[in-house]
Amino acid sequence: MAEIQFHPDLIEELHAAQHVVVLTGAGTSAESGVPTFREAQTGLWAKYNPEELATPQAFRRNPKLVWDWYTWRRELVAQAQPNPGHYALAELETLVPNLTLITQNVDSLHQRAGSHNVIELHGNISRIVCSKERRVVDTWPDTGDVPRCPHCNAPLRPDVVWFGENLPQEAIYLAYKVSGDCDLFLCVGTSALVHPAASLPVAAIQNDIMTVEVNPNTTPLTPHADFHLQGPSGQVLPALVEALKQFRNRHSG
Ligand code: BV8
Repeated sequence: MAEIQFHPDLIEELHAAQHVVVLTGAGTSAESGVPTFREAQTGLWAKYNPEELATPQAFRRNPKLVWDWYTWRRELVAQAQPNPGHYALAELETLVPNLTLITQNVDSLHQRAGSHNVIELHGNISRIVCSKERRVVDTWPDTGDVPRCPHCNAPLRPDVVWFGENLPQEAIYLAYKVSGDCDLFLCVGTSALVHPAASLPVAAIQNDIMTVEVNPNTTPLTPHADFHLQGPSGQVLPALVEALKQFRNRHSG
């Protein structure tokens, strides 16, 4: 990709920002080999639509199918590595006074890249809980069927938020709070279609906060963002961090 040019207003705003908020979606993990929800599922799962599998109804109707889908994704995520976009966000956290990273992703790649202040809006695929008590269960016998809770015998499930389920109250409350009260809002790798996450950039825009979208494609957010950095986050984010460091070198002393 040719040298990415950033508008001086963006770099100056990033330099001066006391609190940067970043919202990430599945596109941020695409270059780590984790398929996004918009891409057709690969292989075994080609005939299923994630929005039909990631629901309580699907789990009630066919718990083994849903459990096996998550086992496949959990193994894929465990083998994935953070990409330069994840590392750039972890570095940006060290370059600004305060950075809150809100993610829709359930793959822990931000934390594995070194980001600390992460809000997981939709849970985490590697955490398994009892479907009744929601207590975390660390180990379960591999019976070939859906494992059951050792305490109440209910089926186990991934600790993620399914469509039609409420988000963790604390997480969404904090996410709204910081999105409407920050100095710069970066929206990275999300189709901006899933709510309530998709309303977070709207909170920033409604509060006249500079909003920047990083996405190779356009989304419903694009016309409303101050800047659309069109490209893969694994290339755009490292270039943005580099541009900030060069700006500071030129203006230091
Ligand atoms: C809720 C965890 C209150 C699970 C996920 C009818 C009945 C019930 C609810 C609804 C309804 N109609 C609407 C709703 C609300 C619903 C919703 O928004 N539906 C959508 C489909 C319209 N939301 C909910 O249900 C939420 N809960 O509202 O509770 C309630 C309760 C009861 C009844 C009503 C309301 C819960 C939503 C959370 C669902 N769980 N994940 C799991 O992972 O299995 S969502 C899941 O899909 C992801 O977490 C993510 O949020 C979403 C996918 O979105 P993206 O991350 O944006 O990814 P996507 O693939 O879409 O796009 C990728 C983007 O990356 C693209 O733009 C692409 O261009 C870009 N890209 C590609 N490569 C790159 C890149 N960008 C940068 N670099 C690259 N290299």
